[in-house]
Amino acid sequence: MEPKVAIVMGSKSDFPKVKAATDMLDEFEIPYTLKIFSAHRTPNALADFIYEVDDSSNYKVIIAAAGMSAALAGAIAAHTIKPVIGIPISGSKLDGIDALLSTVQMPPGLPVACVGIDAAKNAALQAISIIALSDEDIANALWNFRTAQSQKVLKSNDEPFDAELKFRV
Ligand code: RP5
Repeated sequence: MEPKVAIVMGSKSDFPKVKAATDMLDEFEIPYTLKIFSAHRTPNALADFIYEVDDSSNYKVIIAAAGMSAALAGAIAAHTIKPVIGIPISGSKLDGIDALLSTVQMPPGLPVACVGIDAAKNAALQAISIIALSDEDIANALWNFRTAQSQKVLKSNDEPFDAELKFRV
């Protein structure tokens, strides 16, 4: 049985910021289902999808990406005991601070694991680390990823310093 990730976005407009998560899952060859449902605008369809995810033992973890008054991750967590990782999406007048606070400030008893604003890559890596708990191949792949990442950082000591260098989140 192949472990799977469910990704829900509050709007199609969120996809450019969510793509880093799908890229990372593709890199680890982990299958995912990508859906658009809004906690506020399509509450019933969202709940129906999450019941399906909750019933399927293939799905190990859910990623929820939403901007503005982002209730999505919390609304999903209300319908499942599977782990939910929230990605607060920027783009509003408050530039994602609204979505960050909405996603991270869950009431006691109903947790959501919240990554940084637009931090889709980290959301995927967190999902992968959850899957790695019960999948040795994925665990090995994640250690290889970490090793390659460390080597890349260390190698930058040997490269000429570029004052214009831009760091990616
Ligand atoms: C949120 O409102 C969505 O997740 C999106 O970030 C934001 C704007 O949605 P659209 O107006 O682009 O559909 O619910």
